[in-house]
Amino acid sequence: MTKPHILQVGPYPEWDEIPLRESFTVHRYFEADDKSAFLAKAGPLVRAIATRGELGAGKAMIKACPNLEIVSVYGVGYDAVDLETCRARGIRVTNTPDVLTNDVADLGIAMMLCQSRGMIGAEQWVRDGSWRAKGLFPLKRKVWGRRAGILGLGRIGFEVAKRLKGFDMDIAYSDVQAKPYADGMEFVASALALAERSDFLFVTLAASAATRHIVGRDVLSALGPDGMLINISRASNIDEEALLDALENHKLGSAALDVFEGEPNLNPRFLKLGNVLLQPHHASGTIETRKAMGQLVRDNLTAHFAGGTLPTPVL
Ligand code: 8YV
Repeated sequence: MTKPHILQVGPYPEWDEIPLRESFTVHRYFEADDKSAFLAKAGPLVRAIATRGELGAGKAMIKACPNLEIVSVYGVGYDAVDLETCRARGIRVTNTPDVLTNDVADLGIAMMLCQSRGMIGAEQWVRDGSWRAKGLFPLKRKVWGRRAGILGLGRIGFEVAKRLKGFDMDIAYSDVQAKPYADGMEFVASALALAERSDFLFVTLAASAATRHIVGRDVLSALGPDGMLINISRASNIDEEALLDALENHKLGSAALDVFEGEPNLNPRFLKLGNVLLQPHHASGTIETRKAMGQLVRDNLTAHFAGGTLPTPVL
């Protein structure tokens, strides 16, 4: 039996690459020097695209694959997939929800703690001899008992809230509507009102055109010079220029970010700032979770080509 041809947009760990090659004829887009020439040649053969959350599959890529049947995303976010074109052409889209929820929530909490307690600077204080030479590390801010806001109480936001309860925090959330499962949390109607009553603002929204820059200048000012923004969703949910201005001018206290516009080529202004914790988009990056994500990518592709029910369809 001939193997279906798939276009692989970005690399996966070896434990995913091997089974993928066993079941499919894989065209490795990310290795091509001339991407257009590569697509022109491989595109007509391709029946599936295997991609990653942040890489997606844009209009031009999908257009170059006239026989495309399915896009399987390694990630919960599918904002980088051109859904409109997929819908119009009857192309199925799948993602990897649930398996990564807890890891993403864990990293969000770790980022809050790390930044609030100044752990990166504190580590440096020990390593560079400052502890011995200068004495006590400068005092930082407490986390427990303070006010947390969660923007987007979906699966990940809910797990963040669960963890924050362990820190006895006063928790509020905002979403398109109040959620029936939001026990012990106040519903706030807008991102602005949420920022006004928060010390820590977690952004856990699925990104879409409707949520673009939902955290803008006004929200950042409301969070204020004592507030912290934690983003474990997508960069597009935040007006990055406004964020950089607010951090540079100390209108916002600090930020902890796992995602950036144009990543991995982030705006160099971030690198000059002392009040931001920078993470390389790795909230789902544990061996256990990435194995489960890779399996789900393959399970969706296998089910599709066997004519079965897709485990985790988006479209
Ligand atoms: C990435 C993500 O897919 O789940 C998402 O939406 O962005 C991530 O899990 C991951 O970094 C692999 O590229």
